[in-house]
Amino acid sequence: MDTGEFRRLWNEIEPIGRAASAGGEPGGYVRFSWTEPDLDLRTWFHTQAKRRGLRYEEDRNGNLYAWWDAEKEQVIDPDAPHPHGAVLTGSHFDSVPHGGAYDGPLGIVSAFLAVDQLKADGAILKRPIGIAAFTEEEGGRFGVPCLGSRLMTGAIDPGRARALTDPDGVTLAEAMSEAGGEPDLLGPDPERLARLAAFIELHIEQGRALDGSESPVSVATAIWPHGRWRMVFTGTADHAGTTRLPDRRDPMLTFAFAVLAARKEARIAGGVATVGRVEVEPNATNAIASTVTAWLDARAPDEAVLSEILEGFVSKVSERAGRDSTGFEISPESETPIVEFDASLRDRIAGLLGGAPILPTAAGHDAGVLSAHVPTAMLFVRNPHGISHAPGEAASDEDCAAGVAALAAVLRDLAC
Ligand code: HGY
Ligand code: MN
Ligand code: MN
Ligand code: MN
Repeated sequence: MDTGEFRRLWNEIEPIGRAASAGGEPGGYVRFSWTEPDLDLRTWFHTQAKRRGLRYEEDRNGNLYAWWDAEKEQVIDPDAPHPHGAVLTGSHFDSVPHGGAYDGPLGIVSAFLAVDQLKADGAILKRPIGIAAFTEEEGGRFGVPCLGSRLMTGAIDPGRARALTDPDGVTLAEAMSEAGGEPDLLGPDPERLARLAAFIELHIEQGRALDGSESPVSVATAIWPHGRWRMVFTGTADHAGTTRLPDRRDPMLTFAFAVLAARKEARIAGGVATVGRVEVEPNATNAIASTVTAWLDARAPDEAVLSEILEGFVSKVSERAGRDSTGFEISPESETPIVEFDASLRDRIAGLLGGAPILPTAAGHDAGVLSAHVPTAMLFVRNPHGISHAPGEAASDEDCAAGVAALAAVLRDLAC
């Protein structure tokens, strides 16, 4: 795979959803599910499928597929976990607000180019190969990550999903209907899952473990357990000037304590915790807040450390809320247990790639959701600065082309 082929296809998709820069800050990408950029990306996906003669499908949850059917399906390894079935590869289109260009789309572009490579090599398939684009992986609009793959695998109640709202109060059901979808059909897709023999997700590395390494591609061992929790701090709105300090019930105070406590509990326990999103009512310069709503994202190498962070955090903030005479509620929005990828598939791929590094990740992925149902593996493409979920996310064309070649080798090994 030469970098020119990568760059040509990348240039087609890269401008879609690019946000204007503001105040000198590069704008990054705003690609929320069921908004115009997403619909443009879906059209792009459909065009790629047609261009290659692949069978295009949209499932009941809004996930997209492009299928390269095998002329004559054969059982390759009878003792494989799923001796029949397709090899699916792909990722997601959606981004966090002002996120990077590569997180998600790189896996989809690389999948189409890997299929091009196999077709150019005259590959004869013994298993179908599918390319997938899962919807709402970031949860950037409706708040629950990996929503498309969770719906497909039955990991979230369709009724709950339909009612999820975006910051403007638009429900997923309304957004899907507006885009021509049928939200009443949302739900598990066991027949589709049963037709899969493996799922391989290529993704830009989030972090810089590969920086300085010989290999531009690594293979994932695990995804850290992680979750996101909604926190509501309540107090009494009042005048910023005339309310004496002892008379205040200021939720912003408890919120500020919580942000520092999250960092402290994570550092002590050996994980990470972030508060990156906050909403304040009435959000006025000259009024003490009545309510602060914020979200905690916490992650750790194992479940015990994650529980330690959460327990320490909740008890410290609850105690502080008492002292501030403010209210504090915390509720889980999504919790993802540790994912340990299929070791035999992982080692087979690492061997195929000449001993590629095998590394864990603290980032969640659709592969983490699929892995509970199908042998699943992840390939990471080197990210020299390690930046992700921000406009500075980058990868070299050479490394991306190497990622395509690696994915093509994996698909050839599993499906031909
Ligand atoms: O949040 C994550 O870990 C992933 O990038 N969606
Ligand atoms: Mn992401
Ligand atoms: Mn991603
Ligand atoms: Mn006034």
